Amino acid sequence: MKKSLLLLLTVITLFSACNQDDEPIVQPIDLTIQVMVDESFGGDPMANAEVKLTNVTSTQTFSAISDVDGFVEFEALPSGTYDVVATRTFNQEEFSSTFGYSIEEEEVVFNASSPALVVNAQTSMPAMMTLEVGKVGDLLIKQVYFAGSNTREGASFRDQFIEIYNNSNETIFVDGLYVMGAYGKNSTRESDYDQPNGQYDWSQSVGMSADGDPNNDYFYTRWLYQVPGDGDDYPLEPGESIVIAQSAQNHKAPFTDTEGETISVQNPALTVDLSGAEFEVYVADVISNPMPSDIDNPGVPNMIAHYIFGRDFLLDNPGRDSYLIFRMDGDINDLPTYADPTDREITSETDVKIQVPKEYIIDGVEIQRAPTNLLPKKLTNDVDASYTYVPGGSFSSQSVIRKTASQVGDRVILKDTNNSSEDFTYLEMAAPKGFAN
Ligand SMILES: [Ca+2]
Ligand SMILES: [Ca+2]
Repeated sequence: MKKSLLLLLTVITLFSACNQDDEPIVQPIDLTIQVMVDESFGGDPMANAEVKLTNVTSTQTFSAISDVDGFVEFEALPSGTYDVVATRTFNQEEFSSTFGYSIEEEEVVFNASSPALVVNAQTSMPAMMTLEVGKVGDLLIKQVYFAGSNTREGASFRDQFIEIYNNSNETIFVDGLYVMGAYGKNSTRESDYDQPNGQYDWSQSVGMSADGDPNNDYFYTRWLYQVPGDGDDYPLEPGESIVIAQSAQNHKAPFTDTEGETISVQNPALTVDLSGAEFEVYVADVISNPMPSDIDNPGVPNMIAHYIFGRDFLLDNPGRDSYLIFRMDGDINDLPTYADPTDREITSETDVKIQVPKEYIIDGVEIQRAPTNLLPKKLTNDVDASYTYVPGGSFSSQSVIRKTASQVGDRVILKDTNNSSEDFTYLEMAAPKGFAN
C-alpha cells in the first residue's frame, strides 16, 4: 500500500515536471484587493463591486464581490500576471438612494482596471483599485432669490439673484448656458385659449407649426439670458456654483446709481452682498429706460440678453415665475417665436415668445406664491413634478434653496428628484453660495 502511494506520487511529480516544461514553479498566493471609489464620489471603500481576475497566461478567471470595506480576497491564487477589472453597477434607484441625486441613465457603471497586476510573494497588499465613472449629474438651479427685501428698510427687488450649481462629478464649462424665465398664464380666470389645467393652450397660438405637442414639448420665454464665453472661459468645479445677479453690487452698503444718486439701505441685514457675483445682467445699453440701479460692475461679466422682461433682470417677486436652464447648439435666433394664444392679431408690435424645445432643458423649478394661492403650472411634470415657494412672500428676504442630499469628500451633493416640493426648502435670509443644511 505504502509502496503504491509512493509510486503514484512519483508519477504525479514526474508528470507535473514534464507538464510545466521550463516554467518556474508556481506558488499559490493569497491576494487581497481593496476597491475604492473615485475622489469625486468621496474616495471611500466600495461594497458590492465585482472584481474579476484573468490570468494572462492560462486565461483562467476568478471573480469575487467586495465586502462592506471594499475588500475582496482570492485564496491560493496561482502566482502570475493578471488582468484585473472591477465594476460596480448602480441602477437609478440605488444610485439616488446612495448619492442623493437622480440620474437620467438607466444605470451608472463605475469601472477600474489593472491590465497587468503581477501576483507573487512580493505583491503589496491590499492591491488598490479605484473605481471611476464618466460624468454623472449636471448643472442645477440651486437657489432663487426672487422675493427681494423690504422696500423701505431693505433693497426692494434690486438685490435679486439666481445661483446655479455643478451637481456632477466633473468640471462643467458654464459658457453658453441659457437661463430662462418660463412664460405662462398668471391668472386663474378661464378663457377660450386654456388647456384643461388652466394654462395657455399654445396649440391655438396664431401660426403654430411646432412638431409634437406645443404645450408639453416646449417652453416659452418670459425672459432669457445667456452666460457669455467661447466654451472654455468659465469652468465650474463639482460642488461649486455661479451667482447671476440683477446688479452685482454690495447691496448692504451705499452705492451710486446711474443718475448719480446714492442708493443705500436702512437695514443692511435684510439684503445681500452681490459684489462677488460671477455674472450680472446689464441691460442699460440695450433698452431705453433701465432701472437706475442697473449699473455695470466692470469686474463682473455681463450676461447676454436674448429676451428682456422689464427694466433689468426682474424676477417676479411674489413668485409667479418658473425657472429653467438649458443648452442648445446653433443659434437661439433660429428658434420660432409665437404670441401667446390670447393674442389673436399679430403685428410687428406683438410681443412674441421664443419657443424652446423641452429636450434642451437641463433643470427647472416651478415657483408659486403660496399653496393656498396656486396658478396654473408653467413647467411640465417631468421637469418639476410640483413647486416650491417662500412662506414670507414678496420682499421677505427669503430665498428658495435646494436641500443637501449628501456629502462625498469635500463635495456637497444637492437633492434632485425633479420634484421641488421634495428637493427645495427656503432660507430665512437669502445667502449667495450658502447651503440649506
Ligand atoms: Ca442689472
Ligand atoms: Ca458687469
